[in-house]
Amino acid sequence: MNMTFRWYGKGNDTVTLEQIKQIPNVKGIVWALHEKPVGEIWTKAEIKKEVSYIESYGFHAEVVESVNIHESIKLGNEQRDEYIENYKQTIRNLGEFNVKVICYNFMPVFDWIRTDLFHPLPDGSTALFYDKQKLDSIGPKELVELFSSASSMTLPGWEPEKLGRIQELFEAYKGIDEEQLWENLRYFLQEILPVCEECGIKMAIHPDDPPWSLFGLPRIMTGGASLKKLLAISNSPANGITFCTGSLGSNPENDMVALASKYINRSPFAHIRNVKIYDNGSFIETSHLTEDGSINISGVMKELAEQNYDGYVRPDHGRHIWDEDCRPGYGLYDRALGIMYLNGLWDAFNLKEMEE
Ligand code: DNO
Repeated sequence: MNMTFRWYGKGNDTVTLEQIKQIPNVKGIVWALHEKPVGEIWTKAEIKKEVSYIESYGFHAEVVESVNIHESIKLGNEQRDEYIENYKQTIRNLGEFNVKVICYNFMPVFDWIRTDLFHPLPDGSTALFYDKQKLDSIGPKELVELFSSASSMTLPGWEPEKLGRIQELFEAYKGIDEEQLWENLRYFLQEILPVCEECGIKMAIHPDDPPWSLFGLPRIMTGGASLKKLLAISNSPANGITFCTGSLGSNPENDMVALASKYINRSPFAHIRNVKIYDNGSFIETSHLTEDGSINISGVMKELAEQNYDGYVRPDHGRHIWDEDCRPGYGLYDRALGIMYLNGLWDAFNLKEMEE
C-alpha cells in the first residue's frame, strides 16, 4: 500500500507538510486546487506550483481529491459537453505532472452530509456526527446554514458559490431520477476514460456519504450493487473506485470486508476509517480502531494485505483530540494515530512474508 495524507494547501490548512513528514510511512500528499471554481480548467502553471511545493518535501503528488464534477454534467444539461471538455483538459494537464489517480464523486448538489461537526464522544474528544432524526426533520436550507456557520474554513464539497444556488439546483434536479443520474454518469465516463488511458490516470469514484438518498435527491453510489453497476459501464482500468469504508460502512448492510474482498482490486485509492452506528440509524465517526466503531477495519486491512494491495491509502476523518483546533475531521493528531494503526495492521498481516 502507498500511504498518503490529505492536505488542503499552504495557508488553507492548520497542518503543515513539515508535520506530515514526521508521520511514519507517509509517501504522498492527496491534494487539490481547493480555491478553483468547479468546472474551470486547472492550468499547468497552477498544477506545477502545487505539485512542486509538495515534492519539495519529498512527497509524491500522485493523487488528487477531488476534481469535482460540475452540476451540468450530473444534470446532463446543454452545458455538459463544454464542462466535459474542460474536465478532459484538466486530466491532460494533471497527467503531465505525474498524477495517477483522480478521486471524484457524483452526488447531486451536496457532497458529504453531517448534522454536527464537533459532537462530543465519551472520551472527551469531538467528531463528525450524523443525527438521523435531526436530519429527517430539517430542510436543505437549514442544512446549508448549519454548514456555513460551522467552520471558519470552506469545507470540501461545500463551496460558497454552490451554497448560494441551492434552490435553483433543487429545481433543476426535479426531473432527474436514479436511472437518469446513472445515464449521465455513463455519458461522462465514456467521454473521459479514453483521455485518462492516454494520460495514465485512473478515475476513482467516491461513494455517496452517507450512502442513501436525502431531501429527495437521487444518490447512486450506495453499496455493492452500485459498485458492480459502475464497473459494468466500462472495463477500462481507468474506471475505478475510491474504496471508502466510512462512507459505505455507515449503512450496516454494507459488509466492508466482503466488499473489500470483491472490489479492492478495482480501487486505486482507499479511504480507511471507522464509524459507530447507533440503533436509531445515527452514526458518529470514531478513532480508526476496529473495536471503537461498527466497521471491521482490521478485517478490511487483512483483505488489502492478502491481495497485496498496491494502491493509495489514506486515513480518513479523525476525531478532534488533544485540544487541536483544525478543519473538521482533518486534524493532524487523530489521523496520525489512524495511520499508525493501519501501518501496524499492515505489518502484522504481512509478517509471514517478512519471515520467509
Ligand atoms: C469529506 C470528503 C469528501 C470527498 C469527496 C470525494 O471529507 O470525504 O468531500 O473528498 O466526496 O469526491
